[in-house]
Amino acid sequence: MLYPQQNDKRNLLDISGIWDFQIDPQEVGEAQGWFNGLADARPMAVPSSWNDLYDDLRDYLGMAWYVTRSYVPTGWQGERVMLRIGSANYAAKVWVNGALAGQHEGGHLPFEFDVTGLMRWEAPNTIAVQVENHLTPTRVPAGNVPGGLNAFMRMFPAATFDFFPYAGLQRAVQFYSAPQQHIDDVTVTTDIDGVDGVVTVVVQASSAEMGAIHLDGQTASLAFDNGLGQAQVRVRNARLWSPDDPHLYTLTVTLGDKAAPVDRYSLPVGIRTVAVEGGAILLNGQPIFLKGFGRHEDFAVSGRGSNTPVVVKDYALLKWIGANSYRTSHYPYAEEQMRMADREGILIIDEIPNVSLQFGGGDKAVAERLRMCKQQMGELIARDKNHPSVIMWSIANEPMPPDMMKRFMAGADVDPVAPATTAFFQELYDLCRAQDPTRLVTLVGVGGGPVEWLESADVACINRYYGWYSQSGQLDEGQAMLAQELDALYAQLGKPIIITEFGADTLAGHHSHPPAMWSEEYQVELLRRYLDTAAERPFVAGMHIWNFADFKTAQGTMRAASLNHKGVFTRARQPKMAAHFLHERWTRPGSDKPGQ
Ligand code: BDP
Repeated sequence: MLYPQQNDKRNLLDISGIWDFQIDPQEVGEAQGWFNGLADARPMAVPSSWNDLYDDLRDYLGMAWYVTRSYVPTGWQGERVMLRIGSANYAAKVWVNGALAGQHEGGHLPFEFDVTGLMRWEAPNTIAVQVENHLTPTRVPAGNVPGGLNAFMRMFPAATFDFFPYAGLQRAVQFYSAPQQHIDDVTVTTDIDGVDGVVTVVVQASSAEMGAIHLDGQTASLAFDNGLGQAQVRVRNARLWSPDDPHLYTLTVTLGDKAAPVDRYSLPVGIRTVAVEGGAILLNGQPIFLKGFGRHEDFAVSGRGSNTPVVVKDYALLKWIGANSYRTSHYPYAEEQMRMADREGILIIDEIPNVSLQFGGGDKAVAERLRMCKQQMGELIARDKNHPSVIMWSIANEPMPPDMMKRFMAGADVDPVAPATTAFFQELYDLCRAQDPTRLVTLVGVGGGPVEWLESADVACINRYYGWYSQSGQLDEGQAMLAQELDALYAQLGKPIIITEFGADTLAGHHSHPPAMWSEEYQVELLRRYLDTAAERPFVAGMHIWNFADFKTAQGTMRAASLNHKGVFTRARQPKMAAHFLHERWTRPGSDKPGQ
């Protein structure tokens, strides 16, 4: 799925802005033809989550309608016209001029429809999108899951995950045009041969016999067979992409005759390799230590809606603090974030919204969850496969085995996990490797979770809260437990380990000496001990603090002021003491090498 672009062959029309909006709690809109216009509309920002814009919408997750009207330039006539929606959380149906254009499920990935035949040329087009975000046990992520942790946490709304279930059209809505004979898809893979870079490009085209790729002053011809063409360019003395030098070459693909191409598409290419060896992650053959965070797309008022100033600010803060990586916890982030990562040299663990997966509800329910996981994984790889920043796919965050409560109580002394659950994840590991053999694959395991699920991973990612949810207030005990578990895990798995979450809820401005929970001092002390414990173990290939910034959650007794306060920045992006501590530690020379 190509990111839309404007060039001499393609056009782009962003129809984001202020749309008409109406909720449809009775779900009568479709039968009543709301796709032609809304009788009782109020203004709504696109992109944005709807929840924080009107009082009555904060907890509303039911059906709602968005309608706008837009001309499309007559100059596009004869071209192929696509309507592309960056994100509609969770399920959407789209109409153009009263005709159904298509539908999509899954809240954080783009989808597009060929609407050429639906266009009006000399009058405005009516675009209507129906969106709903019902929390149900078989969706990914799920909500309203009976029993287990949910009974204990009692969040409202009943999300089965620790972030607010923001709803709506959360990313841009765009029309774009492409020539009838056009480039459908481009897949770039890179390799290193001595001091040279080797860039291989596979192009899928609607119908074409020839084309070419252009990179670094070189041109290679594409010969198509059944719509697929492949070409390769060798870049002498290549400038490799890395966090230290995120150099991007520009690749341009042209279709048709070189002198007079019919279509053109350009994208940035970073030449780099990723691999694991023993306990190390290798970037361009060299061990690299991942310093960074789990994050959220979350900000006051706009909710999970794309907010470009916040994206730029967050990257500036990541660079300032000395981070070189983050995980897109717990869903795919906006494409603008991925492009920033390429440009700024930030390594990404790219995650689908498979968060807190549970196996209850019977075989049919589990099969439905697997179907949605596979769909979202496939769409994510299709969207992000060309980003040099993306080094690893994450197939799940903290999935819960059926006997999770028992495991929490029993510690290490537990029965082997049900093979059917391991097979569930194996399907996702296999899917990633089949669609993208060039990147690593991981699963992020919960404390007390089955090690069996990590066996197929290239890197073992674990979230640990010793000193917070367990050994609360007791950092010596927590640190000892962590050290012991890391050594045992590496002895068992023999692969790199990343602690993808560790942290402490911290109220900015609350201080205590000696350090006590919720104080800024306690957060610094906990982070320091985790980082020190990791530094003594070269097989720990990365440390991602939970979280980059405080973020909104559902309401519940576990979350003061409906926020998770584990940020090292506040929700308004102001530093807590921990941010200064990390800045000092992570900007030290060599802090991107394991064992530092
Ligand atoms: C982990 C989850 C994360 C939560 C975090 C926490 O992966 O989404 O926000 O714990 O409790 O279990 O702060």
